[in-house]
Amino acid sequence: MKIALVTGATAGFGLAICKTLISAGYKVIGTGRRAERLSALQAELGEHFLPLAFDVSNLQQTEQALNNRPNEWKNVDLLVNNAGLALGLEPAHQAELSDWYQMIDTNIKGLVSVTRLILPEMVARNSGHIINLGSIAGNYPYPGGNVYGGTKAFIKQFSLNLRADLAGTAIRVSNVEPGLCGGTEFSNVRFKGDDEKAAKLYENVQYVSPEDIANIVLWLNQQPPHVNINRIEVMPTAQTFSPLAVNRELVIK
Ligand code: NDP
Ligand code: 8X3
Repeated sequence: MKIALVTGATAGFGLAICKTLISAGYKVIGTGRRAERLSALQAELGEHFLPLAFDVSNLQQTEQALNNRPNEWKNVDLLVNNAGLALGLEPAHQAELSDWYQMIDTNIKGLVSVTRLILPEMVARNSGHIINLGSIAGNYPYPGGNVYGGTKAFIKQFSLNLRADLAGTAIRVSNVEPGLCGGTEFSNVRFKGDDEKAAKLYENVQYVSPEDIANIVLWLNQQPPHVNINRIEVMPTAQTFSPLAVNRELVIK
C-alpha cells in the first residue's frame, strides 16, 4: 500500500485529495492546524488515515510531528505539499506586512521544511513523488497578487530545481498550478472572514472543484514511474486571459 502525506487536509483541496487517495487504495497522513477537523476525518476515513496536527510555519512543531511518526507510517511514497494561503488583495503599498510574512512563512518556509524533512527517506529508497500546489498566480501577475503570487512563483522554481538536484534518481516532482477554484476556504481566508465577498467570486461561474484537483493529483502519481509531469496549469474553461492594461490618461512630466 502506498503512503501519502497531504498537508492542509482540514479543508478544500487537501481534504478532497485525502478522500480520493484513500478511495484509490493509499494510506494517507493528513495534516493541518485544526486538530478537531483531523480527528473527525479519522473517524470518517478509518485506519488508513493518520492525523498529524501541526503548523507548517513552526519548524519545531513540524519536526516533532514528522520525526515521531509511528514506524508503519514512515517511508512516504507521495508528498502533497498543499497547505497554503493568500491573505488580502490590497496593493503593495497598502498591504499588511504581517500578512506578507504569514504567506512567506506558510507557503514558502512551511513547504520547504516539510520537503527537507521527507525527501531524505525518498532518496534513501530511490523512490517517491512530491506534488506541490502552486498557482496561476505564480505565472501571471494580477493586482493584489503581490506576495501571494511571489510565493507561488517560488514554488514553481523550487519544484523545477528539486528535479535538477534529484537527477539520476527515480524521484518525481510535479507542480500543480490551478486558477479559479471554488468549494474551498481559500477566499474566506483571503478576505478574512468576509464570506459574502468570498462567495461573490464564485457566482455564476463553473469553477474548478477540489475533486477536480484531487483527480489531477491522483493522475499525476498514477503515471508510469518513468514519466514525470513537471508542471500542470489548470483553469476553469470559463476563465481565460485579458489584454495587458494600458493607461491612456497617465502623463509623466
Ligand atoms: P483552503 O483554505 O480551503 O485550505 C487550506 C489548507 O491549508 C487548510 O487545510 C489549512 O489547514 C492549511 N493550512 C493553512 N495554513 C497552515 C499552516 N500554517 N499550517 C498547517 N496547515 C495550514 O484552501 P485551498 O484548498 O483552496 O488551497 C490549498 C492550496 O491550493 C493552497 O496552497 C492554495 O494557495 C492553493 N491554490 C488554491 C486555489 C483556489 O482557488 N482555491 C487556486 C490555486 C492554488 P488549517 O487551517 O487547519 O491549518
Ligand atoms: C489561487 C488562484 O487567481 O486567486 O491561487 O490567485 S488566484
